[in-house]
Amino acid sequence: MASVIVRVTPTSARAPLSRLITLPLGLDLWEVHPDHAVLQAGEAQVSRLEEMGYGVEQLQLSESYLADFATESAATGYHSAESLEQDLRRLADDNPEIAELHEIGRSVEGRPVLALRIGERRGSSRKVAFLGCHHAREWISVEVPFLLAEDLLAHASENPVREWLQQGEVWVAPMVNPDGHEFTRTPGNRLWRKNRRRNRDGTTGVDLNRNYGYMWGTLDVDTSSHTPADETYVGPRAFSEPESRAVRDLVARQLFGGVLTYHSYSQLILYPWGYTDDPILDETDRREMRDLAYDMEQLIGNVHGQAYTAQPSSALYPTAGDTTDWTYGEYDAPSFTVELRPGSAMAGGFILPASQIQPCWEENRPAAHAFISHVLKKPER
Ligand code: 0X9
Ligand code: ZN
Repeated sequence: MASVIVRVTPTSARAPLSRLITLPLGLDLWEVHPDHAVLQAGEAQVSRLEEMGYGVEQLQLSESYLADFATESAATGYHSAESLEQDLRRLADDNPEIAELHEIGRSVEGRPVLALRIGERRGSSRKVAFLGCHHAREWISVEVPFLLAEDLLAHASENPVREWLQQGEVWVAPMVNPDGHEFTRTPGNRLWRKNRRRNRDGTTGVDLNRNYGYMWGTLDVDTSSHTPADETYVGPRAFSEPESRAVRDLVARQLFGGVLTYHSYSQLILYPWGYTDDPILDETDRREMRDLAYDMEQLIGNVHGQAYTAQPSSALYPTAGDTTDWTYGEYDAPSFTVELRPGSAMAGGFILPASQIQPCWEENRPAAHAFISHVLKKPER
């Protein structure tokens, strides 16, 4: 049997959902809900889950899911690494006074990791960063930060954008994982997640969203794994990957007052911690992030009525070494992971129809603006 997309439900106290992710099954978890999970699994994994006492309901064969969603026309409207570079360069060339393209590093395969700086550069230290595409298959996470950059530049002479760009800087790095993204554009590889590192055991890929240096490697579970073949492989050490080092070095230079990283899917707004269920100790920080997350939830919902849920990252599942734990833990910067559209696997999962790029951006625009406004208003660091 080929791989399948399944809905997994606990059927006994012996096999609660929380145990599912602590088992070394090498699962590719797509969604985690209070009472069930959706994941992609092979034959052996399905049998193991059933033996352990889980209810496993097949939603779709991976093959037919791909036939439904990964159509040729589905790629139209999404960027490749190359077309993104061209478009970012165009934005910089067309707006020389307020935009500048930076190569912040090179990927394993030598592709540039790019970031666009937007702002008048009056020596302000108020800065905010938007990142995208740590995970190769999450194509919409490239488009939302790209459209944010394009839109800020289109409205640069109107308030509130004008004021933001006078007061501070917005940095946008829409494709942290260009190698992985390019790989997902080749036949049969649309669901690749990690970067393209050749691991020492012959497998490929490190999960860039497990490779950051705060509490790195402190968990070894299915959602944050030390097994190189796994989808969530943390890498041999913190910042072992050039792509996460590119972000590390950018953050170390610019000292952002806030960082928002786009992923997909599930429609969530996540804030630290990811590595522990304990809430953030500092009450002011905890309130700041929680309140901002709820504000963003409202702002997003108001646009097209889509429900995004604000919650601590660990309430989704535990991870050590994700981006936002590091930017908050190391730099005290309010940090968010926004999981974009869609809400479910059967609405496309990681393969969001291109017709939804625009509405997804539209609903995320006011939340991104609220974040910029919040961060740039804070006292200089
Ligand atoms: O697993 C991830 O890296 C993120 N989800 S995704 O489906 N885009 O892969 C979530 C990271 C947030 N952190 C935790 N959930 N702890
Ligand atoms: Zn992701």
